[in-house]
Amino acid sequence: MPQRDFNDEKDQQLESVRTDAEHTRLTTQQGVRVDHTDDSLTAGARGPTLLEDFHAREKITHFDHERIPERVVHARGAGAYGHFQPYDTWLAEYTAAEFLTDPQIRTPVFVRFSTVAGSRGSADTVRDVRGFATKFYTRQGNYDLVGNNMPVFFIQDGIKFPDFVHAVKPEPHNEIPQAQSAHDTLWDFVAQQPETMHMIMWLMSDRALPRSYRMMQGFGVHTFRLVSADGRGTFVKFHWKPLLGTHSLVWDETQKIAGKDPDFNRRDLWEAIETGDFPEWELGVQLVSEDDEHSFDFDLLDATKIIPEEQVPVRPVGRLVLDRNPDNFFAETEQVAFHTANIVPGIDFSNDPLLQARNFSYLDTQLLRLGGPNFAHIPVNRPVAPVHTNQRDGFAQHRIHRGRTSYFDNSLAGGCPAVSGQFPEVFTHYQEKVEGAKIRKRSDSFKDFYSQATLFYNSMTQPEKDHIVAAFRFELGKVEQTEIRAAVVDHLNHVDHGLATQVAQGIGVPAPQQEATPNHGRSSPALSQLISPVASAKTRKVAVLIADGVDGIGTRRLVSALTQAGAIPELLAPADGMVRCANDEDIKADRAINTMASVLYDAVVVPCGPDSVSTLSKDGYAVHFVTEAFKHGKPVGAFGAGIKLLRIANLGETRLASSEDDVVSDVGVVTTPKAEKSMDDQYFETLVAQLAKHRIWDRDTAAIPA
Ligand code: HDE
Repeated sequence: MPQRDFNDEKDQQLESVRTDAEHTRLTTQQGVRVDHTDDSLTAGARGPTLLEDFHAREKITHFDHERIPERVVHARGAGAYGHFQPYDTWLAEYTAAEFLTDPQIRTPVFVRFSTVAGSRGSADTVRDVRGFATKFYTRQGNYDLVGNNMPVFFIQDGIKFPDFVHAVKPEPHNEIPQAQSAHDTLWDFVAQQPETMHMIMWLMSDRALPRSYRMMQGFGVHTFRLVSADGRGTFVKFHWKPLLGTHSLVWDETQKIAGKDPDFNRRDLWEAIETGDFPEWELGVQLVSEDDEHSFDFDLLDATKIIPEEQVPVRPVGRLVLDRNPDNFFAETEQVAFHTANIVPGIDFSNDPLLQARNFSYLDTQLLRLGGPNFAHIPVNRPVAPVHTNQRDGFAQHRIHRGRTSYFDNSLAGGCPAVSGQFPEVFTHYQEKVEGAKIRKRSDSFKDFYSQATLFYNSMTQPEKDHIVAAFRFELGKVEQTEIRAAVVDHLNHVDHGLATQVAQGIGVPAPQQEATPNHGRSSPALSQLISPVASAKTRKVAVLIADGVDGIGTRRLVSALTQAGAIPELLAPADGMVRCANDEDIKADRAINTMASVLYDAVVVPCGPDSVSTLSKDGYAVHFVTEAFKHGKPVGAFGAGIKLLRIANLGETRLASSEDDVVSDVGVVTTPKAEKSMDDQYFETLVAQLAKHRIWDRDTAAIPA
């Protein structure tokens, strides 16, 4: 094995269990070398297979046992390793957790992103919440921040989780639909449980359709508690902000991607890491002192509420970078076991009833999924902090504990492992004073179900609102029972009368006559993805459509300008192989157009070359490619004769450059009549600026077919 540098302690720890097939010989599990693995041992060439064929039996038996239960929720996921490092020491005033407060410490992490409702083989781009779970291998033990890409949740108390999940999962009689919320049982549940309304607004928004896991926010959701070295508690909400900004796909596009590339988000994460475009997030915290616990018009323990950032700012803590793909999906991404109760000194729980239930559920679920109590021995789950317990035996015990003692307190082993030390060296539960009668009752402070749903809706820009209305119409339009549709509209009428009316009009139920609750008019601009977007062309994929006769010089200049801006251009031609340019040079096509689709790119550009454009104009894939990209709000470019393809593709009233123009940029369509060397750099700059915007929403695409 060549010597290599390890990224960190976790990487080094994993090295001891990595194995490679190179230069090895096939053996049984017992290490016995075999000479033949294609034919069973039989009595005569055409006779029955013999029981003594231990190799065949072992091979088939192992195969029979290769599946473990998939996660009951979040079954579909993708993971990566990386590290977290705080910027500063400022948080030390509030927490004793050194991985959050010592800028010298770079903590290894494993992050798993996931969808929630679909099974392991379902498509990535469905309308759903995304999981964002981070395991920090800290020197004080593993800390798991098991969050989502939306800051609130559907229900307030964990006892309702089985009901909610049964409602959103495929219906039990026919197991339809897969990974979809657009069906009767989910919306029946929503109609019965108005506490879902805030989260439902998020689910119907663009947040449920992330462009990439790399362009998604993350939230701890619950209010947790930080505990300082001198034992003071402070409430905290955790936020992850992606450095590339938060961006989404559009609904029609996501549905098509689910067929064209069901692994779209997983592939995107994998490829970005392989090519060195390491995704990054900033960890931020909202802090609330214990004295201020009751100073909000909602309950901090209610996971259906956010603390608006305008009220309590998000303060930056440190940076997360994902820079290494796992070696083996099953061993690492499938077997990673997160648990909300994996906390370290300096972090503690709040009494959020959803969190309290999670603290039970995650350990319980791992026992079934990973086959017993020793799942922490699985390499991806092992802490880098030393582990010494009196726990012994159990299925798949991996440690060889020496000595006679496995109990506490003992004298035979000198009382070891010993309990000693003081907080924060050891974990000590935060001494919160609680009292009350045993009671099964939702707190009255949890009973406002609508005002933050309204806050969310008010905070959206017009295109974001339009997408929400369209999403409700789609989802409820799939619901068979009209009563359920009408009941949801009734709830929406408490959120916003205009919203309820527009939705009702699309789904054939009567629009409410008057508003049920007046809209309070408050908003929180931080909730919108479009109000202050991060503009960046980095890692954006651009399809460049070419055929024989293409302007080679112009195409090379385009590729170089896009690459310099950090974008990823790909040359798509009618067939794989070399393309002969107008200047007789050859240029290699990256892919054949018919193996790809516009929905797999962020933008499309058609270079000059009369012959090239003439070929592309007769290729329905190429024409559709351009129309569809335009329909989905993506930047479109063309230069020289390339503009002809845009005309054929029908981009509505969009103004395209004519021979008198220099550079024309209209609703994100950037054209110039020039080609080859005569093109100004301004053309490329304008194109890159549009690409950095992600999508152009002020286009009228209603009549564009795609
Ligand atoms: Fe989970 N959740 N959850 N959840 N959850 C699981 O744990 C559960 C909740 C979240 O990539 C399960 O190992 C209950 C909120 C993520 O491996 C299970 C309740 C949030 C992941 C479970 C919740 C989450 C899970 C399934 C209500 C956002 C994937 C398999 C009380 C803050 C982690 C497993 C990964 C996974 C239970 C609610 C996020 C069954 C009972 C709220 C990201 O234990």
